[in-house]
Amino acid sequence: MLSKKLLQKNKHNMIRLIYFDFNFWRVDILRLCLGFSNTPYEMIRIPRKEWREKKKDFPFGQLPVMIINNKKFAHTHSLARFCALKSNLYDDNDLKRIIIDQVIDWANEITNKIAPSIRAAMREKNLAKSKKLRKEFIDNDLLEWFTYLEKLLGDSSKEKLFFTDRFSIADVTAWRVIHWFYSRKLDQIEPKFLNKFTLLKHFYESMNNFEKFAKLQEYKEIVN
Ligand SMILES: N[C@@H](CCC(=O)N[C@@H](CS)C(=O)NCC(=O)O)C(=O)O
Repeated sequence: MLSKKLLQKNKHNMIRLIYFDFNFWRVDILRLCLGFSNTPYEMIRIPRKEWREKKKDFPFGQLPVMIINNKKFAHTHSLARFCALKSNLYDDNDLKRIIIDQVIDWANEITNKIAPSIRAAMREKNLAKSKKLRKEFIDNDLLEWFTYLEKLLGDSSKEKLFFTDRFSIADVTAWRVIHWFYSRKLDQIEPKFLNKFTLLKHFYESMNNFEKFAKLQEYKEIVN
């Protein structure tokens, strides 16, 4: 059962984010948003080894989950929209919102594409299979899906610094996922692949130099 501590009312009905005991974009985009707007939240980490027993306590048997007013909510895109709205990192304009939503959906899609190679290594402990699947991802999907994102940035933004020309959760998400692929954390993926994407490389570097963002504790934890 989900520990009583998680369901106890906390003093301020503060937002609680629940994820595993490692950094990943699905939860990082939520905490980066909340951190950016100084919205208080509590981060709860579930050790991977306890997951089998705890999975059933969560609405869709997956993480991240957010608890607010003692209710549990799930699915990255839904939580991202909630945290972005709280943090003024969404948009009032419908056509800007749909750009932001597409970036979050892009992050989900590219994650689904690479997931089999991660699963083969982590869950099945089958490194040969993981290597083969990773190569397939690199050959078939990596450049294609980064091309889609580059085109979205090119088409959506005048200045090419932020997807909607105003800092939003789209930028937080694109930065976090590019960082994942660029930071040598994924076997067989060399950071030089980003050189093919002039706009995205420039976007990624300017995000790293965007002081209001790069000074966040959450940012520092992710890049270190
Ligand atoms: N549809 C979910 C997918 C979340 C997801 O795939 N979470 C993974 C970790 S990144 C998970 O909980 N895996 C454990 C499991 O499915 O048992 C979302 O949008 O957040």
